[in-house]
Amino acid sequence: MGIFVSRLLATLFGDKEARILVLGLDNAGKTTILYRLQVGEVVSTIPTIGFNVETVQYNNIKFQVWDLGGQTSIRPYWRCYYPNTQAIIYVVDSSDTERMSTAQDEFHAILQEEELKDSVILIYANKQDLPGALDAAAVSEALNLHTIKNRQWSIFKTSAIKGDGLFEGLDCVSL
Ligand SMILES: Nc1nc2c(ncn2[C@@H]2O[C@H](COP(=O)(O)OP(=O)(O)OP(=O)(O)O)[C@@H](O)[C@H]2O)c(=O)[nH]1
Ligand SMILES: [Mg+2]
Repeated sequence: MGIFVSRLLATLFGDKEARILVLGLDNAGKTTILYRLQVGEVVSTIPTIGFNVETVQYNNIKFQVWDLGGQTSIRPYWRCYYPNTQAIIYVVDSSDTERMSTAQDEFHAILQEEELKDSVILIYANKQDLPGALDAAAVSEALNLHTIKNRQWSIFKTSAIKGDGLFEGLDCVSL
C-alpha cells in the first residue's frame, strides 16, 4: 500500500502508534515481557545481545516495543534508541535485592537524558511470583522514585511468568 493511502487510512481510522523502549538490567525479564505482550505466552529466552522489536496492538494503538539487551557492556548502546520514544518501561527483578542499587543508578541516568525528557516513565516491579520479591513500595524506595520531579511516572507489580500486570502500564501511554 502506498504511504499516502496508509497515512490517509490512519487519519480516517485513528490508527495511532507509540514507540516504547523496554530497559533494565540483564535478567530483569524484558524479553519475556515483550513476548508475553505480543504472543501471550512465556517463551524461553537467552540473554539479548542487541535488541528485539515487535508490534503490540492494544487499545486501538499500535505499540512498537523495543527490548534492548541489559548486560553491562551493552547498556551504553541504549542511547542510540532514545529519539522519538513515547514511553520507557523500566523493568526491575524485584527478587534481585543485591543489584537494586545498580538498577537505581541506571534508572536515574535514564531520567537525566535530554532525549527522553518528555517520555512517560513506567516501572515494572517484575518477578512478583518469586518468594522474597520486594513489593511495589519497597522497589519504589530502592529506586528513590520519590525524588522524581516534573515527570509522569507509575510503578506496576508484574509477573511475566504469570502474565500479571503487563498491560496495565500500556493503559498509561496515551497519545
Ligand atoms: N519467576 C519469574 N521469572 C521470570 C519472570 N520474568 C522473567 N523471568 C525469567 O528471568 C530470566 C531472564 O529473563 P529475560 O526475559 O531473558 O531477561 P532480560 O531482561 O531480557 O535479560 P537480558 O536480555 O540479558 O537483558 C528467564 O529465565 C525468565 O524466564 C517473572 O516474572 N518471574
Ligand atoms: Mg533480553
